[in-house]
Amino acid sequence: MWSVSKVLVLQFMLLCSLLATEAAVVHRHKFIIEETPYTKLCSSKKILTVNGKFPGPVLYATKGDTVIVDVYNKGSENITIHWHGVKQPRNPWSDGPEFITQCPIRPGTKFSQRIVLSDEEGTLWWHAHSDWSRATVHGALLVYPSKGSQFPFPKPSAEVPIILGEWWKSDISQVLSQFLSSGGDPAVSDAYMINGQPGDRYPCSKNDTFKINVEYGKTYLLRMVNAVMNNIMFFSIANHQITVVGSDGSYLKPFKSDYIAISPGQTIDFLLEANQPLNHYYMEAQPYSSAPGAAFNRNTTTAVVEYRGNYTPSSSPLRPTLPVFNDINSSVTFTGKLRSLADSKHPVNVPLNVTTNLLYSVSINTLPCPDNSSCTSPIRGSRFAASVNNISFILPKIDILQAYHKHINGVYGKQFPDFPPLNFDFTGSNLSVTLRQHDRRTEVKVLEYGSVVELVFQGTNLLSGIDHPMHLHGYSFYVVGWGFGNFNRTRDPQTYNLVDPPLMNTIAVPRNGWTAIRFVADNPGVWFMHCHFERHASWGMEMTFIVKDGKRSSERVLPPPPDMPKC
Ligand SMILES: *[C@@H]1O[C@H](CO)[C@@H](O)[C@H](O)[C@H]1NC(C)=O
Ligand SMILES: *[C@@H]1O[C@H](CO)[C@@H](O)[C@H](O)[C@H]1NC(C)=O
Ligand SMILES: *[C@@H]1O[C@H](CO)[C@@H](O)[C@H](O)[C@H]1NC(C)=O
Ligand SMILES: *[C@@H]1O[C@H](CO)[C@@H](O)[C@H](O)[C@H]1NC(C)=O
Ligand SMILES: *[C@@H]1O[C@H](CO)[C@@H](O)[C@H](O)[C@H]1NC(C)=O
Ligand SMILES: *[C@@H]1O[C@H](CO)[C@@H](O)[C@H](O)[C@H]1NC(C)=O
Ligand SMILES: *[C@@H]1O[C@H](CO)[C@@H](O)[C@H](O)[C@H]1NC(C)=O
Ligand SMILES: *[C@@H]1O[C@H](CO)[C@@H](O)[C@H](O)[C@H]1NC(C)=O
Ligand SMILES: *[C@@H]1O[C@H](CO)[C@@H](O)[C@H](O)[C@H]1NC(C)=O
Ligand SMILES: [Cu+2]
Repeated sequence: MWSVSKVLVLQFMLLCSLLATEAAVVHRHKFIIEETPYTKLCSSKKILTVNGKFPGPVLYATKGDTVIVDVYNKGSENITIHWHGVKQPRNPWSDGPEFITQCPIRPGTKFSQRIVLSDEEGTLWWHAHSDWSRATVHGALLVYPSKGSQFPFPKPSAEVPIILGEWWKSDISQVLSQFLSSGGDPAVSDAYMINGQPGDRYPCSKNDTFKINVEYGKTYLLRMVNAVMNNIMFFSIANHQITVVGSDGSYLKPFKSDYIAISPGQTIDFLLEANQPLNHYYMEAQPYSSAPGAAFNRNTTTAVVEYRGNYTPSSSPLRPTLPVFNDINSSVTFTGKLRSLADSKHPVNVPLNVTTNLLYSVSINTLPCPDNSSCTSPIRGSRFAASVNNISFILPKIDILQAYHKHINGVYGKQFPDFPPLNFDFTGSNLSVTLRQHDRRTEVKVLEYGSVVELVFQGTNLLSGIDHPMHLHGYSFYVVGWGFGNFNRTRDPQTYNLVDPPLMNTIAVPRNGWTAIRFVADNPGVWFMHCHFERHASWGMEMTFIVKDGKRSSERVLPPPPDMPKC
């Protein structure tokens, strides 16, 4: 069990290490990637872990620190590690996505990654960024306010990371290869998890159920990461309203809510006030899925909030009521409430003078099966694919960053379109099957240094509309607007929030709707952008930005580290 007291001990250790290295602000850690036996749901297998832990170790840092992680691959597969939400100014070399910014770390080799924090403050995370190994290779990265500053909310009595995960009884590499050869959806998973535990409603899981012990009258900071592979999640705690205070390494205007909706890739920080009668209460998470007919695990994972004291608890913990799995309104209502804190200590800087307008359609497509035998997808003779502006992204064999840096031709093209090549009623019903045809290429969008970008994601109803949690590397962006239907450039910008929009690195584009984001392209490098549903990313819902160097030396990509993995 990962108790509050253990978290406190970790925090105490953190404080000691901070005091010891106060001048340096460089922390160094070792990540040993290895296969570790793990028993869950009455069955055992070996999973890839970092330092033998699942979820992996929590990294602690202070705003603006640099963290060096020596990643040793002692497993038998290629791997890379991504520091999700860390902007890595001028340092794309350590960002991690395989064949975008680096070649894989091969078995038996090591890569020292330099994680450069800047203005991030709150909860971020790290995860594998090659094939589907992030299912078990992930953990939290907590960034504390600088010395002399505090949280912009009352100091919590304790902090508890809450990592939502997804579990298959079979090997994740097998799940992936079956998924890729079938052309259909991945095998339905066997459980969702809270901090590595499915909870006491699953067989062989009761004793290990994650539990937080709380004291009446105290307030706790829960730092939630959604590390689930393929679903947005709803989460709620019985009888307790929570107060949302942060997301994606940035503070929010606090608001109370009965539930949370969180996309894979996002983090939500919230306060739990222990203000209910002494008892034990379930916290539960279950999926939100907007696509009709999609096959997915509908199970509920549970953990327990238990009050300390002398009392007779109810025979079983009280249960919360969660929104039903297809409740689009509850999902968009929660996300629509996110607003930047925007106070004098945490000012916003929303770009107003847009220089580069982009509209990217995000679609599910189909592709003919290579032969009749290997495709078992629900659509006869076709396999699923996915695209951004009608291009399904093909990962190259050498990473794009290296090709860009060394001027290697033939690795990628620079023709990624600014707008969908064909204008159609993106969210209309009964769209023609021929619209599912798409290109399959490796194209990047080149941005001038300092461009002020507005990017509107347009969901489409090709095959089926569904939410897409879009994640951008190297940046946080302001989410200035969203809506249902087709984006209308005359009408919709009038509804933008340019005052206190949330600063995110992952945002769910609502089913058959659109989402507008803004950022200033002031971080030169090669930066991946993709849907954070693994199945959509594997189908090609990805693209890459190259942000050119600026004129000054402080505006250029740093030189590569000497130990970059080689292809
Ligand atoms: C998980 O979902 C499956 C299928 O919906 C159901 O049969 C099973 O009972 C559920 N298990 C738990 C522990 O909720
Ligand atoms: C769970 O805990 C109980 C009580 O300590 C013990 O009797 C039981 O054997 C444990 N079950 C497992 C599967 O470890
Ligand atoms: C949408 O959800 C919000 C929050 O749960 C609720 O207040 C509102 O009434 C709902 N609207 C509709 C149309 O169901
Ligand atoms: C935006 O552009 C206008 C006209 O070019 C200029 O007057 C204004 O100062 C700019 N605003 C910002 C915030 O850069
Ligand atoms: C696929 O199946 C169809 C009809 O069953 C058949 O006509 C066609 O020859 C098959 N194609 C291949 C490549 O096996
Ligand atoms: C779409 O197709 C279905 C079934 O073919 C039909 O019932 C429905 O009216 C169509 N909707 C529109 C908007 O054309
Ligand atoms: C997508 O690209 C294909 C191949 O170039 C083209 O035939 C098709 O019209 C395009 N479709 C859309 C919706 O842009
Ligand atoms: C976009 O909105 C404007 C203003 O509301 C409206 O006049 C126009 O018809 C809309 N365009 C489309 C394609 O719906
Ligand atoms: C591991 O990465 C190397 C370098 O890119 C590549 O040559 C090799 O095929 C990869 N191995 C596997 C099993 O994918
Ligand atoms: Cu998606």
